[in-house]
Amino acid sequence: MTTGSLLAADLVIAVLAAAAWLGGGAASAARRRPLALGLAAVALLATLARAITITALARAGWWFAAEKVLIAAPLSLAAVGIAGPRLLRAPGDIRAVAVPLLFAGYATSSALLVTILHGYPASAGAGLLAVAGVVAATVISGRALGAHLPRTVSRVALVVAVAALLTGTGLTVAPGAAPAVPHDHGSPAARIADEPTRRFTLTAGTATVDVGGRNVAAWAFNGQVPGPELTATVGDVVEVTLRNRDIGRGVTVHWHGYDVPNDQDGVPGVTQAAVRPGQEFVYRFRADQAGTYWYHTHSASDVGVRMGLYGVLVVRPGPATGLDVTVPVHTLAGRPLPAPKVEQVEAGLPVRLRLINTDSTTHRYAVAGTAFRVAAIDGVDLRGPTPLVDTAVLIPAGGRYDLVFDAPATPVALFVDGRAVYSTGPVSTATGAWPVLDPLGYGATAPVPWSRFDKTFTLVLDRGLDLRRLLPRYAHTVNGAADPDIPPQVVRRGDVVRFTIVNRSQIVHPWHLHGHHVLVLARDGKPATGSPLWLDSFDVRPGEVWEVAFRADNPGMWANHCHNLAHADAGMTLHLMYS
Ligand SMILES: [Cu+2]
Repeated sequence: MTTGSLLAADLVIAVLAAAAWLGGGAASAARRRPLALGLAAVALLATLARAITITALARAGWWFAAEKVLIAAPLSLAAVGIAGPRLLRAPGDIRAVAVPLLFAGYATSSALLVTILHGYPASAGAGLLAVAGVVAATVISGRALGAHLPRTVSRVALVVAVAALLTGTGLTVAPGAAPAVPHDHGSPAARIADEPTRRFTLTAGTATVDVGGRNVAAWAFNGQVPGPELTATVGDVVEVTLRNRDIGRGVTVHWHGYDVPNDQDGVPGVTQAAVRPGQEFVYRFRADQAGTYWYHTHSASDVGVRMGLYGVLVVRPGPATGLDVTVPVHTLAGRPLPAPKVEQVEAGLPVRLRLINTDSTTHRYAVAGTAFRVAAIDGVDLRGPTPLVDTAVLIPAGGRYDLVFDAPATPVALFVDGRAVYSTGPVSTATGAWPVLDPLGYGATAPVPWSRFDKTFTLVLDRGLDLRRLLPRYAHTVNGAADPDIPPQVVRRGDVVRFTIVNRSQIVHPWHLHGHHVLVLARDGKPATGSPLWLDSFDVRPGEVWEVAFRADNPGMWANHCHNLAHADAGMTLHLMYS
């Protein structure tokens, strides 16, 4: 079992235990003896089963097994210890065990709530808050059922509750340990003096676009979704004039995966001010990285990209050969946009499919009818890619895979999430059961270029109540904090930097560092064995631990965030800062 599935099993069992204890308590309060005893038996078994899942998680290297042992285990033990013996005594009046059963229900529910609501790191305050909640709920239930509870119980509950409120909610912690991020970098002067060799204009505006025969409200560059495909040849100086016609939330252009100088990176409030309606901004950079990239607004990025403010950026080393097509996959108003049309291809012609995931969630791609190789990931060529047959690839949000093959004389088809987006004739459509490529073991290996790391940072990705703001919110957090309270990671130019990224939550987080590609060192403690993987977007699945590294060679202030853009907007954004 993977850590992710163990986590899911543990969660299901915990929910079952809590529900069965509470249900047993309610049934005994209603004097429904057989139901109460049945539910209590289920609850006992489920609570004890968590000892197995928690042990398995600890053995699988789950970073946070300790906190389950510290908070969930004592509460579960208390539940079993108090409710169990009373049940075994089989009281004549089943109502006599209602309060102990409810207590067990509150104890297991509160351990569950700590896991779900209170992000990393678990604190004494969170534990106290959980205990206070359990005691208070038990006292209230006891009163309601007319049970006799000693007066000291109420007094203890009050003391614990006050202590918990002070420590657990962080009211005693001074907010805003994070240094401020600089704002408004001023004039849009061209950053490099060379005369541009490729000039483009992108005008952002509201538009109506046709999606599968339905008119949909969109935000578009030059009236189209995706925006125009920008192409260049290595060595070109690219100049892009961005104009905002009527997007009230503002617009910028971020060159996703293209490691441009910091002031061209297009992050509002960090590298430039958002471009307001009627304003413009000129981007200029040298196209010295070949490969498949894309561009998108970074202003109100979740809604902006979803509504259509994105396009493809392809930089080729020379003239295109064979059939070289980009396939940006995007969901607009809940429907997949159609892929660009491809003419019939003659057999033997080299084909390059540049697959780009512009959505906020992972997509599954499968090429049927031919062997293929993964030539590049995130714009960087792989070393020694071998032919693959009947194998699917998973592309994270923001990620790109270049698949290459020679067109066969027989039909081929490309499937995205089981749906054929291209097909030159009838092929097997049963791609759903194909194995998925693990890029960490694909291609020819090469030694890691560094033997030591100057800086090491740990990022624990999680979900939790963010109580630092006036209005509490359920945020996506990094190291227990949400944007803008996450301290930036400070490096010096030339440092070799290592990130350990741990996903403590129950959902996938596609991680994206601006301005740098990172080299994957290991996942879940196992070193990468395939081609060096230089990524700018990678899925950190629930329970996974990724080790990645890079050389700090592009000074500035860089966004470092989840590319599920709703998560980024809900707190999961921090910054890499050069000192
Ligand atoms: Cu995320």
